[in-house]
Amino acid sequence: MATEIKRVATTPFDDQRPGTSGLRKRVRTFQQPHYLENFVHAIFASLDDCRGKTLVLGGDGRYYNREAAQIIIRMAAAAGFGRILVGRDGLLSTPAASVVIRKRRALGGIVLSASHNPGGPDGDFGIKFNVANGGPAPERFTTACYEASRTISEYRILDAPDVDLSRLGEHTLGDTVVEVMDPVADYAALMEDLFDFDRIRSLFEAGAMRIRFDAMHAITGPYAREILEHRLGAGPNTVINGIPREDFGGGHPDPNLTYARALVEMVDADKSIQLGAASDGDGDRNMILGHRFFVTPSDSLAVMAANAHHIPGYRSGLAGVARSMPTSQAVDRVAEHLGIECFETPTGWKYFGNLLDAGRATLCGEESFGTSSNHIREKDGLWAVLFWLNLLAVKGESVARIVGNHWRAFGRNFYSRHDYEEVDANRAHAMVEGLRARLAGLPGQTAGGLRVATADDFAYTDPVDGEVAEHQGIRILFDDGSRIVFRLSGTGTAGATVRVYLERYEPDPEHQGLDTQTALADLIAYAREVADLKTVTGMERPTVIT
Ligand code: G16
Repeated sequence: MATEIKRVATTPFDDQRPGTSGLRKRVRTFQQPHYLENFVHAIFASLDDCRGKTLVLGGDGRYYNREAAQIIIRMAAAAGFGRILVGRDGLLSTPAASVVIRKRRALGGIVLSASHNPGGPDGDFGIKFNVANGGPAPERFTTACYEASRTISEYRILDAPDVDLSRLGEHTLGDTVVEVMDPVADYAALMEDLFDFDRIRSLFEAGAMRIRFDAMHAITGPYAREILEHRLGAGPNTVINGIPREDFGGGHPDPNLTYARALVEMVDADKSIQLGAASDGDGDRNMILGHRFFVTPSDSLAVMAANAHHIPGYRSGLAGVARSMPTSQAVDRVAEHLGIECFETPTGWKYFGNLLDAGRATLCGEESFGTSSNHIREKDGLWAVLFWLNLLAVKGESVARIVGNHWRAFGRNFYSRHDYEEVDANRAHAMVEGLRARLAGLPGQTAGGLRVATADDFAYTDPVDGEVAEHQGIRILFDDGSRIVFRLSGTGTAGATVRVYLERYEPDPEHQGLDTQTALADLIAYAREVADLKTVTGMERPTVIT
């Protein structure tokens, strides 16, 4: 096909600094002339050399995914990529993109998603770049992108018609091959390698296990149908909300107790359902439920670490574990028991990449509903569900019993996150700065019977490459190991989201059955007071509690 590279003059936008996970903005922001193109140019300009290399491309199917995919294909061809691997219909979950980048030895991949943020014309869109190890681009790369976005004066794009992404096969675009691939196949094959599909399937076939998976009208629908319903025989009604929609059916594809309420009610109402699970917009988050029982992501990570030896893919043991700083310390106790390293990193999956690459961590997790392992370099929603399914199949116990036994053995870390959304950004930043300035005066203060031991502003030095990340959250640490952490979200698109993370350790099984908010009441009251949350946020209570 005759094609020509167009050079298009443009001017910089001043708001293209990537956040915790790529660039996330309102759809309408991305629809401005040149907005997407400028950022894609910035990504390509930050790569060493893309001539003849392979690029992976796909997204969570949200509104603007299709148009964006076509623009990126034309720009990638103009940049000289030799091959573009794109999921059918422009779809790929975040974990599947990580699988494909690694398996096909791509230079990297572009994932179109704003994760759990709502979609549709009035919703959010996002774009992130993953590097050759399959993981999110490290800070130095995103900084380079931002710098490139500030000096751009033109971008290059192929003058060519849209590529038909609806059918598998290869197309030629100038000197570039565009390969439309099955978005599910490589991912599903990897899952079969890691988990005991035969054992799980036999339980489903015998009618001894029932589960419900809520795909929230987002990307995991086709993956869950193929893996849970077809390969594992979990039954035709296992996956609910399984058809991906551009606006996620009007919902908020965030798998937590607030936004996956319908699933929670379904599982709570039916004792014969052993496992309820949900995943988010791009398939990297997970929520795990038992009958009338919610597993916090922090506990999920700890239980996985303690039981990994039951799972085929991890039978040889764990090299180490890693958690983001605000994630509860439950997994630390497991690591100590196992005699393995435990790393505390800043929020953001990118910080796990070096530890995984260096073979120092096998399992990683975050309080923000993310868990995964060294099988890829992203968090992985369905992987977590399969891990729990495999565990249920091996143990023959309920989710609640597995977690309860874990608490008896290791103690319980009561844990909750309180979010205050759409807060005035200046006030939110002033709050964090105010706390930072008062850190030295906090030790000795009390919250109920607890006493502040130390307070700091979390900084992390990567043990592999020595890179330092500062100002990653205000930590208030109490003398019994309890903690309060304050930080501002790096993924919101409107105002600021203040996150308050609360944790208290309870070793005594007699007291482990308390309601979480009750167990944390003293810390909650102290947090509101010390940060003057009512004045700062103008809110009586958080908008979301997880
Ligand atoms: C992203 C990152 C996670 C992070 C989460 C919340 O997840 O990949 O590492 O924990 O955001 O970040 P924040 O607290 O800054 O909003 P996702 O699922 O949104 O891509």
